[in-house]
Amino acid sequence: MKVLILGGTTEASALASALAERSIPAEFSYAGRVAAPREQPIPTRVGGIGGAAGLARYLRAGGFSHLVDATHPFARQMSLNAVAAARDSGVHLIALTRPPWTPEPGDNWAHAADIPAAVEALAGPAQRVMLAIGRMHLDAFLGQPQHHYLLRLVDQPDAQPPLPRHTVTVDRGPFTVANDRVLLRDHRIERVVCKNAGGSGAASKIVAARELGIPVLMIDRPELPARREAHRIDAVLDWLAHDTDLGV
Ligand code: 3Y8
Ligand code: NAP
Repeated sequence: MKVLILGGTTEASALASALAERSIPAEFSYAGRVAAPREQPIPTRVGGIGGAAGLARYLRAGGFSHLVDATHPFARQMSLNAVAAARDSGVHLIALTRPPWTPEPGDNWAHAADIPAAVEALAGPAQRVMLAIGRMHLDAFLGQPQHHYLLRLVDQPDAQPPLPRHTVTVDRGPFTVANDRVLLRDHRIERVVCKNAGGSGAASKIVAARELGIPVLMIDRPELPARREAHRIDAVLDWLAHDTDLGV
């Protein structure tokens, strides 16, 4: 058995540790999006892998028997490539994903189907908005330049973010509620815009917003391909151990 983990999430890192503790041969793959991704306890590759065909080649050349797509629910292209590459290479695939967040008592959420819809929903008088969607889609929000945006980024941006009124805070998760409560209060945030990432690593701003009565604009997940899915590390370990083809 040899496992390739497509990583970039808290759960991917937890799985890498679990496989290392069990001395299961495995390798970790990052896209190379940030300057210094978290160290992993297993051999790690960084950077694009050449689309679905490149991934299929990599799986065959590396003698991998199993592929775990533990990428973020918004990493849609990678998940599409993983389904195609697993099919083409005959490697067994499972996705380790997290259920979407659902609103709880006290939450004040509005939903947006995607980033453009979120930009639309921000029409209106200037507010102080926390944009917690990372770096890759900031210019879409030029459509609503009236707001003052608090941008939380993993790395110090090399170029000035395109939004006329903004403050950058450089921080990488997993975040804490205490930290996010202070952040929202110190910056007098009136609305939080975020992706429905699910999981624990990004949830703290939602809890802090609930406690402070701040409305949240929640961007729903993109459609992902049909594939075998697990929500827990031990479900992945069971699957690897029994390699039952649950079929999809
Ligand atoms: C490069 C690798 C771990 C993984 C930690 C999780 C939790 C902290 C919360 C906010 C939201 C956001 C963003 C976020 C979180 C975890 C997880 C998660 C959100 C790292 C990492 C990589 C990335 C890529 C980065 C994106 C960006 C998204 C920031 C590592 C730290 C907003 C998503 O600068 C950029 O280009 C950043 C790009 C894709 C989304 C975007 O569109 O900008 N993640 N994040 C991965 C790679 O190279 O393959 O260093 O750990 C991982 C983590 N980020 O092991 O502890 O599991 O989700 N990441 C979102 O969820 O909304 C921050 O600020 O509250
Ligand atoms: P994406 O749009 O689905 O993928 C774009 C391209 O990035 C892929 O086609 C692939 O390039 C490369 N790629 C993505 N993930 C990779 C991986 N784990 N290993 C090797 N190559 C990878 O992905 P994304 O949304 O940019 O996310 C990039 C990474 O950040 C992923 O690891 C994801 O888990 C992590 N992340 C993303 C978010 C988010 O909000 N999207 C949040 C937290 C973490 P090639 O086609 O050249 O192979």
